Amino acid sequence: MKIVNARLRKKSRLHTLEITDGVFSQISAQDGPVVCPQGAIDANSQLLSPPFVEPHIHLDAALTAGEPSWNQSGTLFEGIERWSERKPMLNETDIRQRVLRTIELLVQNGVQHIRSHADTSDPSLVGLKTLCALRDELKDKIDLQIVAFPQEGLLSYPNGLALMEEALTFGADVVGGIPHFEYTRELGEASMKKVIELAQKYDRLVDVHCDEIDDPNSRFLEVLACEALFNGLGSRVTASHTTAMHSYDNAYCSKLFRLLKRADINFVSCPTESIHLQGRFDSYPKRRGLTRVKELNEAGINVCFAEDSIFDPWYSLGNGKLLRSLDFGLHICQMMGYQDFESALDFITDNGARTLNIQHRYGIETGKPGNFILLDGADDYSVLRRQGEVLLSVRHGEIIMQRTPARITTPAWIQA
Ligand code: 17E
Ligand code: FE2
Repeated sequence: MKIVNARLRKKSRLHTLEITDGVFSQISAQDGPVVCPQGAIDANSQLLSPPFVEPHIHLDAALTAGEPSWNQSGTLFEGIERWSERKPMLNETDIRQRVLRTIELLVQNGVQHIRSHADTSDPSLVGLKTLCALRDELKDKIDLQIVAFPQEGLLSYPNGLALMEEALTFGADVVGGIPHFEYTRELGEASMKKVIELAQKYDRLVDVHCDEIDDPNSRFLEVLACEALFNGLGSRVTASHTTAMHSYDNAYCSKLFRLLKRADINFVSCPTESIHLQGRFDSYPKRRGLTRVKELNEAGINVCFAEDSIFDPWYSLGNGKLLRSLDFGLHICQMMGYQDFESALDFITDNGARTLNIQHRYGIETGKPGNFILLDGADDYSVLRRQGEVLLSVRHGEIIMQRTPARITTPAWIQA
């Protein structure tokens, strides 16, 4: 496959790219636009980017909003309760259909790498087992990492620990946790130590739903980061949500950041989810409830954005468009300067890839897998501002999604 007239992120010149045997074999700068040779793809000076990364989504729960009842309060805890009513109705066919429909939405919007949580607070583990099976079946088509996620507590849910070990033995890629949901602070802390211990025992990554609450006293992140540091796991560990950090005292945060920088763990923020679920116990003023994305990023700590939910008991909107999450995130975190816009796509591309620990096979570089998307826009700023559609998605040199942009007709008087 040959692509000409492609704009690359953070580069001014147009480029020609070649993919041979599924791998980028040549990438060269052009002196100016060229005529597209027969059989090649003309990028028409549009932005060619590595695929989007969805680093945090719950595929097992996707497309179940309102079944059997709706989350009325809009709180995380009611979401967990509504989901516990849906869980007994799960079966393999139901899960497969919803997961595939959700993956289709993601693929239509440029995603090729996904990390999904799968609830292990279920004696049958049907969600986790079905997701692991789908991961293996689809491995040549899409990257799927499965987190064994103890939704109702690793140590508080009956047999939670045994179910986690069963999930890891079955083949889950990542160990999850939910310390703020454990019955006590002691159990929350113990669960963080256990998660790190399991990651070492089974040689897996870690991704914890950590401090997803407005409680400024929810401080499990420091335990997770410290355990990651002391055990040398660093970049293999991710803290998702960390919304309590929004409410931490600034002096405490300053101390915490010293540890976070040394620990080198990753962060995932889910802007649409957190602006919706957090602040629910506030009157006015209402907290935004997003972690300190701007400050983490400025401190050189890896942060990425994710959707978390698509039409599930926690969040009844969502459509697979990470550009939408990015738009929300930049607004809510007040990252609205020119420099923020210039590199905005980092939050849904490179930073997500780092979180998934796939950097070695991610990016537009010779020798790496020939995966890319073509976006309607010339650079990060214009794609973000226009919410540019994904025009093309190529994986290992093969087109997996192609979009023909809508044709809009306007009257002559409006045309400049
Ligand atoms: N479960 C959870 O604990 N938190 C979330 N944000 C979702 C599921 C979507
Ligand atoms: Fe989540």
